[in-house]
Amino acid sequence: MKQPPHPILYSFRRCPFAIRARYVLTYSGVSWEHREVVLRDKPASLLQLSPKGTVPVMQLPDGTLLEESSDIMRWAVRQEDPENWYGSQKQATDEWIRANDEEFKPLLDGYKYPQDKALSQLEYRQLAINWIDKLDAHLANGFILGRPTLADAALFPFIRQFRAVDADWFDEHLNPLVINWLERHVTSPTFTAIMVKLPQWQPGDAPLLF
Ligand SMILES: N[C@@H](CCC(=O)N[C@@H](CS)C(=O)NCC(=O)O)C(=O)O
Repeated sequence: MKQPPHPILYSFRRCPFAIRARYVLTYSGVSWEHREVVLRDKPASLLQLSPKGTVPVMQLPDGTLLEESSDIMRWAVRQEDPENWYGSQKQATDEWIRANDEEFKPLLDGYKYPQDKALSQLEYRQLAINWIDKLDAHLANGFILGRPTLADAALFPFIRQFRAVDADWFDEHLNPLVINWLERHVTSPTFTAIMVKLPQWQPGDAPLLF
């Protein structure tokens, strides 16, 4: 039987932006054709579509290009949003995503790659912890906005990366609320499904459908 056309997703397994896109696509029940990218060897077709050269990038069957993970997540929940992750509290959700991307991500980068940065690694770690403290204050019900929303899906991949720098230190020093919130996401069947290891996509490969 002929398959319907699928959106094509250029993705990289460990990229937190790509993780959140795949996580929300899976939640929405959208299937896509997956193209696994190696960042130091990006395919020409990706660079032609999107010269800025970041992943994730998704091309819809009508040719529309989504070049930002936040656009991919929002497109996915417009297709289907079974638990109402984005139906209400849109403004608060958007604000958490903005704060993560603009405020927390630079601190995470400073902690992960402290070479040639303005502050020391420990100073970045402290600033990141101060930011995560604000998140803790919202996690009393287990979710950032009191119930599951797009904000949880959009943020946890970044906190996961922060933990990965020194997992023992994280588990010893962080608030159990954030530890449990992260644990719940990274042990979910959705996360397991989107983190399978895949070979680099090559032009001419048979479509790999998710
Ligand atoms: N604002 C973009 C950021 C995406 C991004 O920075 N992705 C990284 C990987 S995590 C990337 O592709 N970097 C390009 C490179 O390393 O060559 C989004 O939300 O999609």
